[in-house]
Amino acid sequence: MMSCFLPKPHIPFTPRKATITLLQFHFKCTIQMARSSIDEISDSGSFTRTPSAFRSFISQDPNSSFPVESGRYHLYISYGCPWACRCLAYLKIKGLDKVISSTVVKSKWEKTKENDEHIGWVFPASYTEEPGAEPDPLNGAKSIRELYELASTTYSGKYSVPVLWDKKLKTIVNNESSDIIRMLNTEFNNIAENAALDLYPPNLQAQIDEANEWIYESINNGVYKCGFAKKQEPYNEAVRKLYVALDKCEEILGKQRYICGTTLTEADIRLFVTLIRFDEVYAVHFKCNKKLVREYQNLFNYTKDIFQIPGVSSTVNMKHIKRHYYESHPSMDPFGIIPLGPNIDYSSPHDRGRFST
Ligand SMILES: N[C@@H](CCC(=O)N[C@@H](CS)C(=O)NCC(=O)O)C(=O)O
Repeated sequence: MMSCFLPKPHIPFTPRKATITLLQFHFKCTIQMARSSIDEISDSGSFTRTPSAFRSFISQDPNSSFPVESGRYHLYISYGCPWACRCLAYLKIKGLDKVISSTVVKSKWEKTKENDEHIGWVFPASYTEEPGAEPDPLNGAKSIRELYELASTTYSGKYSVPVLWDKKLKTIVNNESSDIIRMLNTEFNNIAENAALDLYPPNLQAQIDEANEWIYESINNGVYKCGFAKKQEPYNEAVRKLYVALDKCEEILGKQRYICGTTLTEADIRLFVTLIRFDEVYAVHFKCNKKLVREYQNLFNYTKDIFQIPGVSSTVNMKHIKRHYYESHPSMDPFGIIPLGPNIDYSSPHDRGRFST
């Protein structure tokens, strides 16, 4: 169903008019893109995620289109979304939340316009409408869709979070979490409170890239492939791959504290956002129920370990997470009933201290 693929990441984009050729290429490609992840199903019935379209980079180079500046950039996120929460976790653990502001959308997808049927991320009308969610303080937008429309008049892809927004140029810098976390890791180090923390250190980069690849394919995106499959075969295959990968993580984490060795890296944050949602949501909503994370000794303790890193627990809002998944996909869950369990306490003691760090 996707008619073309976008260029590989890391091609630095500059805003609107400046790089019109690349952007035109992008928007031509996005014309036939799906509008929502539940529509991203191929003819074989398997889920195929659409690539993100805004791929510019913030840089320490003062002459770049998006130079590092305190207070200039804003992160729009949903607590429900694992990709957005990767970025939020970076804001917290790198100590960037005073220099990059953020806004949380409502947990449940709603209609974004009167005159069409699209449902997606919306902002509450007030700070009290849904605890944790906030009105858009920058543009007064009613939906994330409106931000995409402000950034580009021709965009027709998914209106996804995270959105890294430039307040100065009033445009989207980047909407791909894997790019955003790389920027947050390195580019803001002259103003980050925890600049010394390097989650993508040169000596581990090859190992992190390798881990990211199979973890993304089989776990992060794998759970969506299980949940959004529209035929039995693609579901079976996604589940098979998911559990091969979870078993592999379990084995690795039986020997060392983190996925790439003795130190916390990007690979752990990327894995964590899926694990923390697994038993509460994916096991039920996405039918990933062959084995629960809490039945894996190492994976479960590891999930608690990451959750207990200062700052991380504030990025996990289980009410939003559950409301989002169970209420936003009416074709999968028409009544929007939220399961009451299992209410796992991730702040309880774990055994990961047994490994050297
Ligand atoms: N590859 C993107 C994926 C982002 C994404 O798919 N976000 C979902 C929420 S979990 C979204 O906003 N979907 C909107 C929609 O499907 O309409 C990233 O990692 O940033």
